[in-house]
Amino acid sequence: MRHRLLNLFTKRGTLVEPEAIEHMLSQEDPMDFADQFFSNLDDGTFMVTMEDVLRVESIVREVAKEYRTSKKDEEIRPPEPKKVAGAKAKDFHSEIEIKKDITGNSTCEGTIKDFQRYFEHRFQTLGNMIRNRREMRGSLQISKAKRKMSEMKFICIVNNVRSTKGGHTMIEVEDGSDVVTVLVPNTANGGSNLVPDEVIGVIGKPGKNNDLIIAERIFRPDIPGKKRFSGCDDPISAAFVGDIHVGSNAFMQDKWDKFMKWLNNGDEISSSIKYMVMPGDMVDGIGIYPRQEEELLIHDIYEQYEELARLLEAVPDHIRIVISPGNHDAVRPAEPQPALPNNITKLLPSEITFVGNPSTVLLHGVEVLIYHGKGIDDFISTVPSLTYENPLASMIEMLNKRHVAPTYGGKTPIAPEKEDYLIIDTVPDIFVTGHVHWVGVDEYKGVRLINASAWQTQTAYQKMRNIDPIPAMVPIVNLQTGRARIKEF
Ligand code: D5M
Ligand code: FE
Ligand code: ZN
Repeated sequence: MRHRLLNLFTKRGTLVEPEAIEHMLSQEDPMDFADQFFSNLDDGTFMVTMEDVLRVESIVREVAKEYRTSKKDEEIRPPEPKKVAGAKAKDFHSEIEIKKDITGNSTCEGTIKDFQRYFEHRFQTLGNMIRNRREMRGSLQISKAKRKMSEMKFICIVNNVRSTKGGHTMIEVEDGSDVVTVLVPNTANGGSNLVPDEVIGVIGKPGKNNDLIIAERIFRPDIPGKKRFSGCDDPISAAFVGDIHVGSNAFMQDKWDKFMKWLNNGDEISSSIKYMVMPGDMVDGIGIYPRQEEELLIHDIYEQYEELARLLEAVPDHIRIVISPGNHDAVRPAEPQPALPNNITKLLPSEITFVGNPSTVLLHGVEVLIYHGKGIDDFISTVPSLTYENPLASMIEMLNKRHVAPTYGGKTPIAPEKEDYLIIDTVPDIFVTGHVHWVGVDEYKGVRLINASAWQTQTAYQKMRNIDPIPAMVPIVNLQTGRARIKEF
Protein backbone atom coordinates (compact mmCIF):
# COMPACT_ATOMS: atom_id res chain seq x y z
CA MET A 1 0.00 0.00 0.00
CA ARG A 2 2.80 2.39 0.94
CA HIS A 3 4.40 1.68 -2.41
CA ARG A 4 1.22 2.39 -4.37
CA LEU A 5 0.69 5.60 -2.46
CA LEU A 6 4.25 6.79 -3.02
CA ASN A 7 3.86 5.97 -6.72
CA LEU A 8 0.92 8.37 -6.92
CA PHE A 9 3.13 11.17 -5.65
CA THR A 10 5.98 10.27 -7.98
CA LYS A 11 3.62 10.35 -10.97
CA ARG A 12 2.55 13.87 -10.06
CA GLY A 13 6.13 14.96 -9.50
CA THR A 14 5.33 15.94 -5.92
CA LEU A 15 7.42 15.27 -2.85
CA VAL A 16 5.82 14.21 0.39
CA GLU A 17 6.75 14.39 4.06
CA PRO A 18 7.02 10.97 5.76
CA GLU A 19 4.55 12.13 8.42
CA ALA A 20 1.97 12.96 5.72
CA ILE A 21 2.32 9.48 4.18
CA GLU A 22 1.87 7.86 7.59
CA HIS A 23 -1.28 9.88 8.14
CA MET A 24 -2.68 8.79 4.77
CA LEU A 25 -1.85 5.16 5.50
CA SER A 26 -3.78 5.37 8.75
CA GLN A 27 -7.00 6.19 6.86
CA GLU A 28 -9.71 3.59 6.31
CA ASP A 29 -9.17 3.67 2.55
CA PRO A 30 -5.81 5.34 1.87
CA MET A 31 -6.14 5.30 -1.96
CA ASP A 32 -9.59 6.88 -1.86
CA PHE A 33 -8.28 9.42 0.61
CA ALA A 34 -5.36 10.17 -1.71
CA ASP A 35 -7.74 10.70 -4.67
CA GLN A 36 -9.78 13.20 -2.68
CA PHE A 37 -6.60 14.79 -1.42
CA PHE A 38 -5.19 15.39 -4.90
CA SER A 39 -8.42 16.81 -6.25
CA ASN A 40 -8.32 19.44 -3.48
CA LEU A 41 -4.62 20.21 -3.64
CA ASP A 42 -3.29 23.38 -5.28
CA ASP A 43 -1.62 22.71 -8.60
CA GLY A 44 2.06 23.32 -8.42
CA THR A 45 2.43 22.12 -4.83
CA PHE A 46 6.03 21.05 -4.67
CA MET A 47 6.18 19.38 -1.30
CA VAL A 48 3.17 17.87 0.41
CA THR A 49 3.37 18.46 4.15
CA MET A 50 1.37 17.12 7.06
CA GLU A 51 -0.24 20.55 7.16
CA ASP A 52 -1.50 20.16 3.56
CA VAL A 53 -3.00 16.79 4.39
CA LEU A 54 -4.77 18.10 7.47
CA ARG A 55 -6.03 21.16 5.60
CA VAL A 56 -7.43 19.18 2.69
CA GLU A 57 -8.87 16.64 5.09
CA SER A 58 -10.81 19.37 6.85
CA ILE A 59 -12.07 20.80 3.52
CA VAL A 60 -13.26 17.36 2.48
CA ARG A 61 -14.92 16.87 5.85
CA GLU A 62 -16.65 20.26 5.64
CA VAL A 63 -17.95 19.60 2.14
CA ALA A 64 -19.24 16.20 3.21
CA LYS A 65 -20.93 17.73 6.25
CA GLU A 66 -22.53 20.50 4.19
CA TYR A 67 -23.76 17.96 1.69
CA ARG A 68 -25.25 15.81 4.41
CA THR A 69 -26.98 18.67 6.24
CA SER A 70 -28.32 20.25 3.06
CA LYS A 71 -29.78 16.88 2.02
CA LYS A 72 -31.47 16.49 5.37
CA ASP A 73 -32.78 20.07 5.43
CA GLU A 74 -34.33 19.82 1.98
CA GLU A 75 -36.48 16.98 3.15
CA ILE A 76 -37.87 18.96 6.08
CA ARG A 77 -38.00 22.59 4.97
CA PRO A 78 -36.99 24.83 2.09
CA PRO A 79 -33.37 26.04 2.18
CA GLU A 80 -32.70 29.23 4.17
CA PRO A 81 -31.61 32.28 2.17
CA LYS A 82 -27.83 32.62 2.28
CA LYS A 83 -26.74 35.37 4.69
CA VAL A 84 -24.45 37.34 2.46
CA ALA A 85 -25.91 40.41 0.78
CA GLY A 86 -26.35 43.16 3.36
CA ALA A 87 -25.09 40.95 6.19
CA LYS A 88 -23.09 42.73 8.90
CA ALA A 89 -20.47 41.56 11.37
CA LYS A 90 -22.98 41.93 14.20
CA ASP A 91 -25.15 39.22 12.60
CA PHE A 92 -22.41 36.63 13.17
CA HIS A 93 -21.08 35.02 16.32
CA SER A 94 -17.40 35.35 17.03
CA GLU A 95 -15.18 32.27 17.00
CA ILE A 96 -11.82 32.79 18.67
CA GLU A 97 -9.50 29.87 19.38
CA ILE A 98 -6.04 30.26 20.86
CA LYS A 99 -3.76 27.82 19.07
CA LYS A 100 -0.36 28.62 20.55
CA ASP A 101 0.53 30.87 23.47
CA ILE A 102 3.12 30.83 26.28
CA THR A 103 0.61 32.24 28.77
CA GLY A 104 0.38 29.84 31.73
CA ASN A 105 3.12 27.58 30.32
CA SER A 106 6.22 29.52 31.29
CA THR A 107 8.66 27.40 33.29
CA CYS A 108 12.02 28.98 32.63
CA GLU A 109 14.39 30.08 35.37
CA GLY A 110 17.27 30.99 33.06
CA THR A 111 19.65 28.25 34.21
CA ILE A 112 22.37 26.89 31.90
CA LYS A 113 20.24 23.78 31.53
CA ASP A 114 17.29 25.89 30.37
CA PHE A 115 19.47 27.42 27.66
CA GLN A 116 20.71 24.03 26.45
CA ARG A 117 17.19 22.66 26.28
CA TYR A 118 15.88 25.78 24.56
CA PHE A 119 18.46 25.71 21.76
CA GLU A 120 18.17 21.93 21.47
CA HIS A 121 14.43 22.33 20.84
CA ARG A 122 15.07 25.07 18.28
CA PHE A 123 17.71 23.02 16.48
CA GLN A 124 15.55 19.88 16.39
CA THR A 125 12.36 21.61 15.25
CA LEU A 126 13.84 23.82 12.55
CA GLY A 127 16.38 21.13 11.60
CA ASN A 128 13.53 18.69 10.91
CA MET A 129 11.83 21.21 8.66
CA ILE A 130 15.05 21.60 6.64
CA ARG A 131 15.69 17.83 6.56
CA ASN A 132 12.37 17.43 4.73
CA ARG A 133 13.68 19.38 1.74
CA ARG A 134 14.58 17.11 -1.14
CA GLU A 135 17.82 19.01 -1.71
CA MET A 136 18.95 18.29 1.84
CA ARG A 137 18.50 14.54 1.61
CA GLY A 138 21.65 12.74 2.69
CA SER A 139 22.65 15.28 5.34
CA LEU A 140 25.49 14.18 7.61
CA GLN A 141 26.64 15.23 11.01
CA ILE A 142 29.34 17.90 10.85
CA SER A 143 31.93 15.52 12.36
CA LYS A 144 31.39 13.14 9.40
CA ALA A 145 30.88 15.87 6.78
CA LYS A 146 34.26 17.36 7.70
CA ARG A 147 36.01 14.18 6.58
CA LYS A 148 34.40 14.10 3.13
CA MET A 149 36.54 14.93 0.12
CA SER A 150 33.56 15.84 -2.10
CA GLU A 151 30.17 17.56 -1.79
CA MET A 152 28.60 17.34 1.66
CA LYS A 153 25.39 18.47 3.33
CA PHE A 154 24.66 19.20 6.95
CA ILE A 155 22.17 21.00 9.17
CA CYS A 156 23.51 23.38 11.77
CA ILE A 157 22.97 26.37 14.02
CA VAL A 158 24.94 29.52 13.27
CA ASN A 159 27.23 30.58 16.13
CA ASN A 160 28.48 33.81 14.62
CA VAL A 161 28.57 35.72 11.37
CA ARG A 162 31.22 38.10 10.03
CA SER A 163 31.97 39.72 6.70
CA THR A 164 35.32 39.29 5.02
CA LYS A 165 37.28 42.08 3.37
CA GLY A 166 36.44 40.61 -0.03
CA GLY A 167 32.68 40.98 0.60
CA HIS A 168 32.04 37.34 1.47
CA THR A 169 30.64 35.93 4.71
CA MET A 170 32.38 33.71 7.21
CA ILE A 171 30.24 31.77 9.68
CA GLU A 172 31.01 29.40 12.50
CA VAL A 173 28.38 26.70 12.85
CA GLU A 174 27.73 23.64 15.02
CA ASP A 175 25.33 20.72 15.31
CA GLY A 176 26.17 18.98 18.59
CA SER A 177 28.68 16.65 16.90
CA ASP A 178 31.25 19.29 16.00
CA VAL A 179 31.96 22.93 15.16
CA VAL A 180 33.19 24.15 11.78
CA THR A 181 33.91 27.37 9.91
CA VAL A 182 32.04 27.90 6.65
CA LEU A 183 33.00 30.43 4.02
CA VAL A 184 29.88 31.63 2.24
CA PRO A 185 30.97 33.31 -1.01
CA ASN A 186 28.71 36.18 -2.06
CA THR A 187 27.72 34.04 -5.05
CA ALA A 188 26.38 31.20 -2.88
CA ASN A 189 22.66 30.57 -3.36
CA GLY A 190 20.72 31.72 -0.26
CA GLY A 191 23.90 33.01 1.36
CA SER A 192 22.73 36.52 2.18
CA ASN A 193 20.90 37.60 5.33
CA LEU A 194 22.66 35.14 7.65
CA VAL A 195 22.12 35.98 11.32
CA PRO A 196 23.53 34.47 14.53
CA ASP A 197 21.58 31.57 16.07
CA GLU A 198 19.46 30.75 13.02
CA VAL A 199 19.20 27.13 11.89
CA ILE A 200 20.28 26.45 8.29
CA GLY A 201 21.15 23.67 5.89
CA VAL A 202 24.53 23.87 4.15
CA ILE A 203 25.60 22.25 0.89
CA GLY A 204 29.30 22.71 0.38
CA LYS A 205 32.65 21.25 -0.42
CA PRO A 206 35.88 20.99 1.57
CA GLY A 207 38.21 23.97 1.69
CA LYS A 208 41.98 23.78 1.82
CA ASN A 209 41.97 22.16 5.25
CA ASN A 210 39.54 20.06 7.25
CA ASP A 211 38.42 22.98 9.33
CA LEU A 212 37.02 25.07 6.50
CA ILE A 213 34.07 24.32 4.28
CA ILE A 214 33.09 26.37 1.23
CA ALA A 215 29.31 26.73 0.93
CA GLU A 216 27.56 26.45 -2.41
CA ARG A 217 24.02 26.73 -1.08
CA ILE A 218 22.41 27.75 2.17
CA PHE A 219 18.94 26.37 2.89
CA ARG A 220 16.24 27.87 5.09
CA PRO A 221 13.14 26.10 6.39
CA ASP A 222 10.97 28.72 4.57
CA ILE A 223 7.40 28.00 3.43
CA PRO A 224 7.36 25.07 1.01
CA GLY A 225 4.99 25.81 -1.88
CA LYS A 226 2.28 28.39 -1.38
CA LYS A 227 -0.23 28.64 1.46
CA ARG A 228 -3.85 28.74 0.36
CA PHE A 229 -5.78 31.33 2.37
CA SER A 230 -8.22 29.38 4.54
CA GLY A 231 -11.03 31.90 4.23
CA CYS A 232 -14.11 31.64 6.46
CA ASP A 233 -17.69 31.32 5.23
CA ASP A 234 -19.00 34.56 6.70
CA PRO A 235 -18.53 37.97 5.04
CA ILE A 236 -16.57 39.51 7.91
CA SER A 237 -13.21 41.14 8.38
CA ALA A 238 -10.51 41.83 10.96
CA ALA A 239 -8.93 45.21 11.70
CA PHE A 240 -5.34 45.50 12.96
CA VAL A 241 -4.69 48.26 15.45
CA GLY A 242 -1.20 48.51 16.88
CA ASP A 243 0.91 50.68 19.17
CA ILE A 244 -1.69 52.92 20.82
CA HIS A 245 0.84 54.26 23.38
CA VAL A 246 -1.81 55.59 25.77
CA GLY A 247 -0.19 57.94 28.28
CA SER A 248 2.28 59.41 25.80
CA ASN A 249 1.84 63.12 25.07
CA ALA A 250 2.16 62.14 21.39
CA PHE A 251 -0.92 59.86 21.52
CA MET A 252 -3.26 61.02 18.71
CA GLN A 253 -6.60 61.43 20.49
CA ASP A 254 -8.25 63.28 17.57
CA LYS A 255 -7.36 60.53 15.08
CA TRP A 256 -8.53 57.82 17.51
CA ASP A 257 -11.88 59.63 17.93
CA LYS A 258 -12.24 59.78 14.15
CA PHE A 259 -11.56 56.04 13.93
CA MET A 260 -14.16 55.29 16.63
CA LYS A 261 -16.76 57.46 14.90
CA TRP A 262 -16.21 55.54 11.66
CA LEU A 263 -16.44 52.19 13.49
CA ASN A 264 -19.75 53.18 15.09
CA ASN A 265 -21.65 54.70 12.18
CA GLY A 266 -19.60 53.46 9.35
CA ASP A 267 -19.84 52.18 5.87
CA GLU A 268 -19.89 48.71 4.41
CA ILE A 269 -16.30 48.06 5.44
CA SER A 270 -16.52 49.21 9.05
CA SER A 271 -19.70 47.23 9.60
CA SER A 272 -17.96 44.10 8.30
CA ILE A 273 -15.34 44.28 11.09
CA LYS A 274 -15.81 41.41 13.55
CA TYR A 275 -12.35 41.35 15.16
CA MET A 276 -9.84 43.94 16.27
CA VAL A 277 -6.36 42.53 16.70
CA MET A 278 -4.00 44.69 18.78
CA PRO A 279 -0.34 43.57 18.58
CA GLY A 280 1.17 45.39 21.56
CA ASP A 281 2.39 48.70 22.98
CA MET A 282 -1.12 49.39 24.23
CA VAL A 283 0.26 52.01 26.64
CA ASP A 284 3.49 54.01 26.70
CA GLY A 285 4.55 52.50 30.03
CA ILE A 286 7.02 53.98 32.49
CA GLY A 287 10.83 54.07 32.26
CA ILE A 288 11.00 52.31 28.90
CA TYR A 289 13.58 54.67 27.36
CA PRO A 290 15.81 57.48 28.74
CA ARG A 291 13.95 60.62 29.84
CA GLN A 292 10.60 59.14 28.83
CA GLU A 293 8.93 60.99 31.74
CA GLU A 294 9.33 64.25 29.81
CA GLU A 295 7.07 62.85 27.10
CA LEU A 296 4.39 61.34 29.34
CA LEU A 297 0.93 62.73 29.91
CA ILE A 298 -0.07 59.97 32.36
CA HIS A 299 2.67 59.02 34.81
CA ASP A 300 1.01 56.02 36.46
CA ILE A 301 0.93 52.64 34.71
CA TYR A 302 -2.50 51.69 36.10
CA GLU A 303 -3.95 55.03 35.04
CA GLN A 304 -2.57 54.45 31.54
CA TYR A 305 -4.52 51.16 31.29
CA GLU A 306 -7.62 52.82 32.80
CA GLU A 307 -7.44 55.40 30.03
CA LEU A 308 -7.01 52.56 27.50
CA ALA A 309 -10.21 51.03 28.95
CA ARG A 310 -12.07 54.29 28.28
CA LEU A 311 -10.78 54.35 24.68
CA LEU A 312 -11.83 50.75 24.07
CA GLU A 313 -15.31 51.30 25.48
CA ALA A 314 -16.07 53.24 22.29
CA VAL A 315 -15.52 50.08 20.21
CA PRO A 316 -18.91 48.58 19.20
CA ASP A 317 -19.88 45.55 21.32
CA HIS A 318 -20.07 43.10 18.44
CA ILE A 319 -16.36 43.60 17.68
CA ARG A 320 -14.19 41.13 19.59
CA ILE A 321 -10.82 42.49 20.68
CA VAL A 322 -7.62 40.42 20.93
CA ILE A 323 -4.70 42.06 22.78
CA SER A 324 -1.11 40.84 22.96
CA PRO A 325 1.64 42.82 24.72
CA GLY A 326 4.65 44.75 23.39
CA ASN A 327 7.86 46.11 24.88
CA HIS A 328 6.04 49.11 26.44
CA ASP A 329 3.41 46.99 28.23
CA ALA A 330 3.26 45.95 31.89
CA VAL A 331 4.58 42.39 31.56
CA ARG A 332 8.08 40.85 31.46
CA PRO A 333 9.99 42.16 28.42
CA ALA A 334 11.64 38.80 27.64
CA GLU A 335 10.01 36.97 24.74
CA PRO A 336 7.81 35.00 24.62
CA GLN A 337 5.87 37.52 26.71
CA PRO A 338 2.86 36.12 28.55
CA ALA A 339 -0.49 37.90 28.29
CA LEU A 340 -1.10 41.00 30.43
CA PRO A 341 -1.51 40.00 34.11
CA ASN A 342 -4.75 40.05 36.09
CA ASN A 343 -4.08 43.28 37.91
CA ILE A 344 -4.07 44.98 34.50
CA THR A 345 -6.74 43.01 32.63
CA LYS A 346 -9.26 43.58 35.44
CA LEU A 347 -9.11 47.29 34.51
CA LEU A 348 -10.10 46.54 30.90
CA PRO A 349 -13.44 45.49 29.33
CA SER A 350 -14.16 41.87 30.27
CA GLU A 351 -14.88 40.54 26.76
CA ILE A 352 -11.31 41.12 25.55
CA THR A 353 -9.17 38.06 24.73
CA PHE A 354 -5.65 38.47 26.12
CA VAL A 355 -2.84 36.45 24.56
CA GLY A 356 0.95 36.36 24.75
CA ASN A 357 3.58 37.73 22.37
CA PRO A 358 3.97 36.00 19.99
CA SER A 359 0.82 33.92 19.78
CA THR A 360 -1.28 32.16 17.19
CA VAL A 361 -5.05 32.52 17.20
CA LEU A 362 -7.79 31.27 14.91
CA LEU A 363 -10.36 33.95 14.09
CA HIS A 364 -13.31 32.24 12.42
CA GLY A 365 -10.82 29.49 11.50
CA VAL A 366 -8.38 31.93 9.87
CA GLU A 367 -4.94 31.48 11.41
CA VAL A 368 -3.34 34.71 12.62
CA LEU A 369 0.22 34.93 13.94
CA ILE A 370 0.42 37.97 16.20
CA TYR A 371 3.87 39.32 17.04
CA HIS A 372 4.69 42.76 18.38
CA GLY A 373 7.83 42.95 16.24
CA LYS A 374 10.80 43.67 18.50
CA GLY A 375 12.73 41.06 16.48
CA ILE A 376 12.56 43.45 13.51
CA ASP A 377 15.07 45.70 15.35
CA ASP A 378 17.59 42.82 15.36
CA PHE A 379 17.05 41.94 11.69
CA ILE A 380 17.59 45.57 10.72
CA SER A 381 20.72 45.95 12.81
CA THR A 382 22.33 42.70 11.61
CA VAL A 383 21.30 42.45 7.93
CA PRO A 384 22.51 45.40 5.82
CA SER A 385 19.73 45.14 3.21
CA LEU A 386 16.92 45.38 5.80
CA THR A 387 15.75 48.83 6.94
CA TYR A 388 12.99 50.64 8.84
CA GLU A 389 11.79 51.89 5.42
CA ASN A 390 10.30 48.49 4.70
CA PRO A 391 9.76 46.33 7.80
CA LEU A 392 7.67 43.85 5.77
CA ALA A 393 10.96 42.63 4.27
CA SER A 394 12.08 41.68 7.79
CA MET A 395 8.80 39.79 8.27
CA ILE A 396 9.54 37.82 5.09
CA GLU A 397 12.94 36.94 6.60
CA MET A 398 11.13 35.71 9.72
CA LEU A 399 8.96 33.40 7.60
CA ASN A 400 11.99 32.26 5.64
CA LYS A 401 13.86 31.41 8.85
CA ARG A 402 10.59 30.29 10.51
CA HIS A 403 11.58 32.29 13.59
CA VAL A 404 10.58 35.78 14.74
CA ALA A 405 13.77 36.61 16.69
CA PRO A 406 16.61 34.14 16.12
CA THR A 407 19.51 36.14 17.53
CA TYR A 408 20.11 35.67 21.23
CA GLY A 409 21.72 38.59 23.07
CA GLY A 410 20.68 41.27 20.58
CA LYS A 411 18.03 43.93 21.11
CA THR A 412 15.26 41.39 21.76
CA PRO A 413 15.44 39.84 25.22
CA ILE A 414 14.65 36.11 25.01
CA ALA A 415 13.55 33.81 27.86
CA PRO A 416 14.84 30.23 27.35
CA GLU A 417 11.55 28.34 27.73
CA LYS A 418 11.33 24.56 27.46
CA GLU A 419 10.16 24.94 23.89
CA ASP A 420 11.04 27.74 21.53
CA TYR A 421 7.77 29.67 21.26
CA LEU A 422 9.41 32.09 18.82
CA ILE A 423 9.48 29.41 16.12
CA ILE A 424 6.84 29.79 13.41
CA ASP A 425 5.88 26.10 13.41
CA THR A 426 2.69 26.34 11.38
CA VAL A 427 2.23 28.63 8.39
CA PRO A 428 -0.37 31.29 9.27
CA ASP A 429 -2.91 32.85 6.92
CA ILE A 430 -2.11 36.28 8.32
CA PHE A 431 1.08 37.45 10.02
CA VAL A 432 0.78 40.77 11.85
CA THR A 433 3.39 42.89 13.59
CA GLY A 434 3.42 46.42 15.02
CA HIS A 435 6.36 48.04 16.85
CA VAL A 436 7.92 49.99 13.96
CA HIS A 437 5.02 52.51 13.78
CA TRP A 438 4.80 51.98 10.06
CA VAL A 439 1.95 50.60 7.96
CA GLY A 440 1.79 48.15 5.09
CA VAL A 441 0.24 45.02 3.68
CA ASP A 442 1.87 42.51 1.40
CA GLU A 443 1.83 38.81 0.62
CA TYR A 444 4.56 36.19 0.83
CA LYS A 445 3.87 32.67 -0.47
CA GLY A 446 0.17 33.11 0.24
CA VAL A 447 0.62 34.59 3.74
CA ARG A 448 -0.89 38.06 4.29
CA LEU A 449 1.71 40.31 5.91
CA ILE A 450 0.46 43.24 7.94
CA ASN A 451 2.20 45.99 9.80
CA ALA A 452 -0.34 47.68 12.00
CA SER A 453 0.64 51.39 12.19
CA ALA A 454 0.48 53.34 15.48
CA TRP A 455 -1.53 56.04 17.25
CA GLN A 456 1.42 58.13 18.33
CA THR A 457 3.08 60.95 16.34
CA GLN A 458 6.86 61.22 16.28
CA THR A 459 8.28 61.60 19.80
CA ALA A 460 11.45 63.60 20.55
CA TYR A 461 13.19 60.27 21.21
CA GLN A 462 12.12 58.88 17.83
CA LYS A 463 13.17 62.11 16.12
CA MET A 464 16.62 61.70 17.64
CA ARG A 465 16.75 58.13 16.27
CA ASN A 466 15.47 59.21 12.84
CA ILE A 467 12.27 57.21 13.11
CA ASP A 468 9.51 58.69 10.96
CA PRO A 469 6.21 57.01 11.82
CA ILE A 470 3.14 56.44 9.59
CA PRO A 471 0.42 56.64 12.25
CA ALA A 472 -3.41 56.55 12.34
CA MET A 473 -3.85 53.86 9.67
CA VAL A 474 -5.90 50.69 9.98
CA PRO A 475 -5.14 47.62 7.86
CA ILE A 476 -8.28 45.54 7.38
CA VAL A 477 -8.38 41.99 6.02
CA ASN A 478 -11.53 40.36 4.66
CA LEU A 479 -11.49 36.96 6.38
CA GLN A 480 -13.59 35.38 3.66
CA THR A 481 -11.42 36.36 0.68
CA GLY A 482 -8.12 37.41 2.20
CA ARG A 483 -8.30 40.78 0.52
CA ALA A 484 -6.45 43.46 2.49
CA ARG A 485 -6.82 47.24 2.47
CA ILE A 486 -5.68 50.18 4.58
CA LYS A 487 -8.05 52.78 6.00
CA GLU A 488 -6.53 56.16 6.76
CA PHE A 489 -7.62 58.52 9.58
O1 D5M B 1 9.30 51.53 19.08
C1 D5M B 1 9.20 52.73 18.37
C2 D5M B 1 10.20 52.79 17.24
O2 D5M B 1 11.51 52.78 17.76
C3 D5M B 1 10.12 51.66 16.27
O3 D5M B 1 10.31 52.17 14.95
C4 D5M B 1 11.28 50.78 16.59
C5 D5M B 1 12.25 51.72 17.18
N1 D5M B 1 13.05 51.10 18.23
C6 D5M B 1 12.62 50.73 19.44
N2 D5M B 1 13.60 50.20 20.16
C7 D5M B 1 14.69 50.23 19.38
C8 D5M B 1 16.05 49.84 19.53
N3 D5M B 1 16.49 49.28 20.66
N4 D5M B 1 16.90 50.04 18.50
C9 D5M B 1 16.47 50.61 17.36
N5 D5M B 1 15.22 51.01 17.16
C10 D5M B 1 14.34 50.81 18.14
P1 D5M B 1 8.64 51.41 20.52
O4 D5M B 1 8.71 50.00 20.92
O5 D5M B 1 7.26 51.94 20.40
O6 D5M B 1 9.46 52.31 21.41
FE1 FE C 1 5.51 51.07 19.85
ZN1 ZN D 1 7.36 48.50 20.45
